[in-house]
Order: sequence, then C-alpha cells, then structure tokens
Amino acid sequence: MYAQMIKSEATQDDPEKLAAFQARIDAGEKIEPKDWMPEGYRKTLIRQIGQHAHSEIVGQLPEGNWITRAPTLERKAILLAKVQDEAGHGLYLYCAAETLGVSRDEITEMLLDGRMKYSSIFNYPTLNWADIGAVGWLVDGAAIMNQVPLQRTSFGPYSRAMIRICKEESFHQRQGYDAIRKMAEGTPEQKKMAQDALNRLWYPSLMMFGPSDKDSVHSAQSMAWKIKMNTNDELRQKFVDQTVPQAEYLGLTVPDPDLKWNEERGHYDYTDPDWSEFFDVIKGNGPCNVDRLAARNKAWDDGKWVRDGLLAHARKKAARKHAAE
Ligand code: FAQ
Repeated sequence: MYAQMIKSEATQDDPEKLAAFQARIDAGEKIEPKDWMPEGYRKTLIRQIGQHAHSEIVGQLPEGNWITRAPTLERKAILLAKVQDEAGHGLYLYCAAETLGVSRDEITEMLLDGRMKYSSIFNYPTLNWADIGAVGWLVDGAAIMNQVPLQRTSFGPYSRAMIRICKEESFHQRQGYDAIRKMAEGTPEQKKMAQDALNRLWYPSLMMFGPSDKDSVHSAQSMAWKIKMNTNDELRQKFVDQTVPQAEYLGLTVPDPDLKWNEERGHYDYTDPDWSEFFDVIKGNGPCNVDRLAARNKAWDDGKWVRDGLLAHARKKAARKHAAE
C-alpha cells in the first residue's frame, strides 16, 4: 500500500520541474533537503532509508542475544562495541529520514505496526557463537557490498550518513571473519559449528540484496534517480565472488553444489535462494518475525515514560523562554 502511494503521488509532479530535477541527478549533483524534489523521490527515500534504519535497530537483537554469552572478555567487548555501532547507524539514518519531513516517531510506528519493513536476514535466529561470527562475516559483508555504492547516492544526507556507516561496517565484517576463523581453525566440533553456521546463513545472506532483478519493482526508478547505484543481482554476484574465496581460505564449504567459477563470465555461477521463502519471510512468516516485532514494541512501550518526560521538559523550557521574551 505504501509503495502504491509512492507511485500515484509521483505522477502528480510538474513535467518541467521533473526534467530539471532529472538533469541535476544526471549531472551527478547532490539533492539537499530544501531542494525541490518529486514526491516519488521523497517517498522512495523515506521507504529505503527508513527500512535501512529499522534494519540497523532490529539487527541489534540477534547479536545482542549473545553479548552475555561471549566466550571471552575480549570477544564480549568487541561485540558490545559493534552492537552499539548499529544503534548509532540507526540514529544517523533516522536523522537523514527526518530531513525529508517524516518524524522518527512516525516511521518507528510504521515499523511497529508492520507498515514498514526491515531486512529479511534479521528474521533468522542466531543459535550459537559460530552464528555470531557468521553474522559479522556474511551479514555485515553483504551490508558493506550494498552500502559502499550508497555513499554516492544522490540524496546528500543519506550519502553522508553512509560514509560514516561504511567506516564502521568494515570493522564489523573483519571482527566476524576473525571470530569464524577462530572456530574454523579450532577443534573438530568448533569447525563443525562454523560449517553449520555457513550452511544456515548463506542463502538468507544472499536474500539481503532483494529479489532477483526481474522481480525488483523499485530498482529501475531508484537507479534512474541514483537512489540505488546497482541492481540487486549485480551486488549479489559481487558478494558471491568476494565471499567464496574467503570460505575456501577458512576450509569451509559453501552449501551450493552447483557453485563454480565461470571462466567466460569471470564470475562464480551460483544457485539463487528459494525466492518463495524470501517473500514469505518479508510477509511476516520467517522464524523470528513475531519475536523481533514483539521485542521492538516492548522496548517502545517501556521507553514511553522517558520520551514523555523529555517532551514535558522541552515544553516547559520553551514556555519559560517564551514568557521571558
Ligand atoms: N528484506 O524492488 P525491490 C544492516 C522488499 S544492512 C526485506 O528490489 P528496493 C547492517 C523491498 O522493500 C541491511 N525486504 O526494493 C547490519 C520492496 O518492498 P516494499 C539493511 C526486502 O528497495 C548488519 C520489495 O521487497 N540494508 O542492517 C528485502 O529497490 C548486522 C521489492 O524489492 C539496507 O536496507 C530484504 N532483504 O531494493 C545491522 C540497504 N529486499 O518496500 C545489524 C538499503 C527487498 O515495496 C547487524 N536498502 N525487500 O514493500 C536497499 O539497498 C534496498 O532497499 C534493497 C531492496 C536492496 C534492500
């Protein structure tokens, strides 16, 4: 419904303004919040930035789950820092979305009542410590692959948020690779856990890039507006090409019997994820959708007294200032 709203409002824009706007995009200019923009551009950005922000926040849950059970003090400190970074990324992105005229409360409520999405990956559970390594390696690895090009996205505040986020994401990916390497080089039981984590998280990680290009409803317009810089399949292929040698280095096997290097294409041929599973997960039927939304709703409800207190304080301060003028 939200997507339909975007399309119908996009058609109401003045053709001359639309052409001038497109010329700015084509010339590589950044669009800033006070510039004229088509309604569809604004709404598409709110959808994508909002979904991205929600992913950072919901993404804290599967990893936060393991902070108290990290195997060493050092791993605990690293994981704690990483999970805090994700909260920071969410905040940068909510701020970027706010410049488009939507409040943080509004888009949070759209997440909480299911009108807005977050990344499908966070609807899969983290069952053991090897999963935490695999999340850093694969999930942050996929996130970086998607986010590095977004540093060049056409909307200024989103682009600037992505530059800061990418610096931290590369540390996240490395800490994950280091954790999974330790498991892969450990006892036979630890190596088995690392392989099992890769088996379960490989296809959900490929799903992070979105549906295949033929089923992607937003890619063409988003790429014309340079909101997105690549298609979903282009980035998925880059991720596969980068990750397979990393798995080989670890002595782990990617769970795809048809995976093979294609000399002619200069890329790996690989098997697509089960797209019916992907669409089912984004409809709310993944293994953890209910738990994730329940946890976010509880946090929102539990924090109401803090928000109310801060608002009351701000109102009182404004009233005092007004009275003194
Ligand atoms: N999950 O037409 P397209 C992170 C939806 S990184 C859920 O191709 P689009 C870091 C899509 O919204 C993860 N829904 O859509 C971290 C649309 O539905 P709608 C977050 C998905 O927008 C690591 C429909 O399918 N990163 O969190 C997914 O052009 C570790 C049709 O799809 C970003 O969000 C999905 N995977 O392309 C944090 C990056 N894929 O809205 C903690 C920015 C598609 O019409 C721990 N986002 N859908 O109802 C993007 O680049 C794009 O939005 C895509 C999707 C590529 C995700």
